Amino acid sequence: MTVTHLTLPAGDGVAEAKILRSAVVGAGFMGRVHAEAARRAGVRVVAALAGTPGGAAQAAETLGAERGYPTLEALLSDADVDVVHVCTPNFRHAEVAEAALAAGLHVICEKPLATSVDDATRLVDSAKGRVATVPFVYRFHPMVRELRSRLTGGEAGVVSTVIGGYLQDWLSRSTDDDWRVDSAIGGPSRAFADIGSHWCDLFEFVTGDRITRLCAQTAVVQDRPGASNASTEDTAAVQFQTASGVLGTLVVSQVAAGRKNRLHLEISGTEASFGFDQEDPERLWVGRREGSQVLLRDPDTLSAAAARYSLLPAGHAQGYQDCFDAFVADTYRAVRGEVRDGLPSFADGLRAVRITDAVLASAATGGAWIEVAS
Ligand code: SOE
Repeated sequence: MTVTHLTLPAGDGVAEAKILRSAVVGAGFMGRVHAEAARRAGVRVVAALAGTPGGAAQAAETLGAERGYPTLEALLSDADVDVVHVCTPNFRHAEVAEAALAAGLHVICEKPLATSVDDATRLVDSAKGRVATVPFVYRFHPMVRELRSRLTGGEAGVVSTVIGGYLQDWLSRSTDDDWRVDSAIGGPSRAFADIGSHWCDLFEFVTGDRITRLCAQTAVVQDRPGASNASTEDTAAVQFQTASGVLGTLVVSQVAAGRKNRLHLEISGTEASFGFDQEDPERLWVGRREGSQVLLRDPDTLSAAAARYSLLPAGHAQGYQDCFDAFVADTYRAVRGEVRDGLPSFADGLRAVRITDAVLASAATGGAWIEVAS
């Protein structure tokens, strides 16, 4: 049995590595996931900053951080930190990440990296020489690494099509509200920037291919009387082509009753096809003319790339927090100077913002084909 430990080495004759320190900005759901992942990577969560002024102590308590700070300036000038995790509402991502980079720190910034292509492009430039990552965490499911190994090994034959979707239901009712719904806070795209971006990143990551053209339609399904600004799209349907000629369709929805976090893709090739579902992440469907099979996550039988992210023995299910932990652990390994394959960078964050921009541009015309800037 092969079990990979992601905690940093300590004691037992091993030279003790310096304990790295993090600051988490934003104390909502994602802030808590980031703080927990940092702790599990052996990192001290020394500083917290709440989204609202005056919430310093509360933010520290919520995140389990050593200290809370009232402002970003105070945090960046006082706190002894190596990495800043940006988990604020979307409209602040660029400003907070830029300030942390200017203070000489490494940054993990939630997606969307920025709410405009210009801001995201500037951040990629500012991040040169730093470790700067974006949590496209589904790359860190072991069965996603298995899928990538098999595709890059040519097992699919000629890949011809991909179908998929990312469906959630947490905003399915008109009374459901969240800052993401408000365009002034969440940005010009909601469902696509929030979850469609994950799907596109995952597809390009496993295939190594690029979406080059697309046409899209979006819809606002629910009137949300509570929203103070224009509500952004609940759904998107996208048709696309890739550099290597693959044809694809993608449906994104945050109003799909019964689906909680169903990121699903099925990639079809002339020799083999593959299906992955984020809500069932321990399995990979492998389809063949002669007979199909479902591969189970088992570190003893998977490729080395997949076994690397298998933290638990077969049958002991790994899930969302595990893939998030693996992403954060790899980011901190990169801070220590190790090269990590498949670590999503600010360049990948910019890529997602460009695809989102193309989706909105196409939808604004009613669905014209648009080239995606590379
Ligand atoms: C909410 O839609 C959300 O938490 C996203 O913001 C995350 O990126 C996704 O991983 C899960 O769903």
